[in-house]
Amino acid sequence: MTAKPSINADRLWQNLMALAAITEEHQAWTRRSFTPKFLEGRAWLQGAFAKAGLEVEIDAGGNLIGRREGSSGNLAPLMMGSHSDTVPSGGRFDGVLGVLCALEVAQTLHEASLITRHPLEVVDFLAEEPSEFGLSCVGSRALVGALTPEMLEMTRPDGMTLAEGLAYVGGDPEALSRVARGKDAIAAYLEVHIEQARALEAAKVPVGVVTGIAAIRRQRICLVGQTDHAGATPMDLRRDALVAAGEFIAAVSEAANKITTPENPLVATVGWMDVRPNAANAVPGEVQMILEARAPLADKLDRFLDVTVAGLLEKFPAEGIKVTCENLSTAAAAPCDKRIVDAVETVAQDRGLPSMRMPSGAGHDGVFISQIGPIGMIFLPCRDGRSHTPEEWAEPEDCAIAAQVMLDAIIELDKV
Ligand code: HGY
Ligand code: MN
Ligand code: MN
Repeated sequence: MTAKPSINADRLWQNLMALAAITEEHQAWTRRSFTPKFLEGRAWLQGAFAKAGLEVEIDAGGNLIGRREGSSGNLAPLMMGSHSDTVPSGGRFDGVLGVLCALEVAQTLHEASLITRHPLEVVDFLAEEPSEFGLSCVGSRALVGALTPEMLEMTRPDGMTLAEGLAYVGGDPEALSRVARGKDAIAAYLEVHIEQARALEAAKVPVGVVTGIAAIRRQRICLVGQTDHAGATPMDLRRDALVAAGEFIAAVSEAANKITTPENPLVATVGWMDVRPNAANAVPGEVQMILEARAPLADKLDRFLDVTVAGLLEKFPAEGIKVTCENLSTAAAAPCDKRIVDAVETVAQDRGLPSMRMPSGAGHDGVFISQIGPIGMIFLPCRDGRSHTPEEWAEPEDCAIAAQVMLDAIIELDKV
């Protein structure tokens, strides 16, 4: 292949702003999966994929896939992508930028009439963010055959099942076995994503070379005391579930702070809680919470949850607080492939771009795609490391650099 073509930075930025504008009227930068607004974004993407010379389809798992044939017969595809759904009041870059960088790479090659040896696939994975069904990474699970019948029966508050949700976005819950891909089904997977942390911005480095994606485990913990009148019940007779929950959350945070290290981080969060009866003049009798913990090292994560956190819960029954704890979900850690890591680092170097290797604390579709082939990720800085918030921002120049590094890396990976 001749000299490496240059991506169109203006087109990338215009696409990013055009897709961002497709958002819920009364909620900043929100395009939740399985909603009419999500389908509007999908329709826009389908048009853009076609304009880039891609064969476009929605697979049974609800993934939008644009494909471009390669020059050498039956090689496995080089896959690039991310997700176009957002968290509520999310941002304009998380996921979306990755889909549009992948599209920009394919469009640049198409316009330069450069045919890669491998087929190319540009993918918008369905519902990477935790959906209203309670499941994340729906499309990437489907692509690797990890969407189970139990998951398809999960319902969202309005009663729709995930199977019905798949059909709503153009997928086919009856045909999932047809789209599930096996081991080595792809030659490589590459995703561009904002860092969603502060390391790159602090180091003033434009390119993050991701070494692995952290494991994530989520547990639903329920504490049951006794609801009582807040005015008439003396302090020593109370079994206040919210006081217990507060003590527990503070102790979990302290324990995580004690064992996390820069090279082997561990984070723990209670970001969702349901207090009953949730009345100002009633002693809370019941608290449900979701504890999420993440670490690149799975055994460190398991020890933290199954020993440390379990130990923190042991004291509550003696205080009259009943405890239940159930595992909600587990996403194993996924290492990035050495050849892809080296290729990203090399092409950045060739362009005189500083880069740094780093783990990803955030979860991504690559965790599942790593089951069907080698994965890699390219991070770019985002302002103050903020994400999952309307203030999420990345500089146009950093977005363009990430797309160009992706294009150069794809050309590199296409050689083998
Ligand atoms: O939660 C995550 O890490 C990702 O943003 N879904
Ligand atoms: Mn996200
Ligand atoms: Mn994301």
